[in-house]
Amino acid sequence: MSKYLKDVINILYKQRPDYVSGQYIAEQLKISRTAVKKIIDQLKSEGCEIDSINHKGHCLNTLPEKWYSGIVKPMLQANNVFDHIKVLETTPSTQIEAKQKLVGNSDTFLILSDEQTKGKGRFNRPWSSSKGKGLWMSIVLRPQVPFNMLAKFNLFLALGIRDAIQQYSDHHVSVKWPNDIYIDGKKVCGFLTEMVANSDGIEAVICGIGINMNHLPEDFTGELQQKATSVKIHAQSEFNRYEFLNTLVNNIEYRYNQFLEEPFATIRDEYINASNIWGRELKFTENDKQFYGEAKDIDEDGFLIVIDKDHNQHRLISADIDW
Ligand code: BT5
Repeated sequence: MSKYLKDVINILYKQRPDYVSGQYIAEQLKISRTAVKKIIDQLKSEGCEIDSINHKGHCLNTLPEKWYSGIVKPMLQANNVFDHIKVLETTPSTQIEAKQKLVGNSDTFLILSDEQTKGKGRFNRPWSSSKGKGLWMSIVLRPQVPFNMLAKFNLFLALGIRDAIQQYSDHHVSVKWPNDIYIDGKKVCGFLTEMVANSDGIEAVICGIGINMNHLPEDFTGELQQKATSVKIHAQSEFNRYEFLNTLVNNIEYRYNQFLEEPFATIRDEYINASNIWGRELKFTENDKQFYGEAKDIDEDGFLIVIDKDHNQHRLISADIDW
């Protein structure tokens, strides 16, 4: 792949909806017009809709169905949360990439990839991350807070992701405490939050977010056919992956700032209303122990209050829930 590909698409993106001449691009990048033409042809072969007209130039018609750093970076540059953004075509896992990249610096960043070959959920469970279909990303943040604030972070983040997905769906998007987002009883997103901490507090929070974005029902295989859904399946109209990413990052930024400034009590009602676990018989798995019960409340600290079959009360900070 030409190293100028991201620069060419960056120029086309910034000039949209105007046409840009091959000559202009060549001069900007100090490369030949033939090289520009080759890159434009490559972008077209990768599915970018670029209009090319003699004596007028090139125009990026629609945002492509693939992540290009030349578009992602300028689009997200106004954000105040991430120092860097890294865009990959494929990786075993953005979470592993993020953990390697956070060492020896204090940067905040976002990594996203078109595909993950070894995407992981919690407890090393596999996370299906097929090419081009989803938003597979990890974010690294550096909140100056004690490590017991991690669970609270998760609750704020859940609302940020939920709100972003809700903007593209006319079906109710709900939070399945503590780590999933659902539409119509099916999982559209799973996320996990990990951290690096020392005795002074948190060094880094690494949050992996997997959102099924462009899947059609037939794209899910095995158990996921029954369990999973995508934003597209429930979208009111055509939506674009770049606009969706932008919406998501804005919502994460909003909730992250809220997390830093406000107690959980501020969003408690909102969280309770967004949750889909009430009034059901639930199976809880906590550290290999299982019990059945009903979720009653989320307290001021974000703990889930559960009454089990024997009328014992549990106060949970994390667990697997099934129904
Ligand atoms: C999660 O785990 O739901 C957290 C998933 C986090 C994935 C992101 S993608 C970017 C970053 N890089 C990574 O490698 N991971 C993060 P958990 O609660 O353990 O749920 C895992 C279960 O969800 C699996 O056992 C399947 O049953 C189901 N599952 C797997 N892939 C799915 C998908 N694409 N959509 C819906 N459900 C899925």
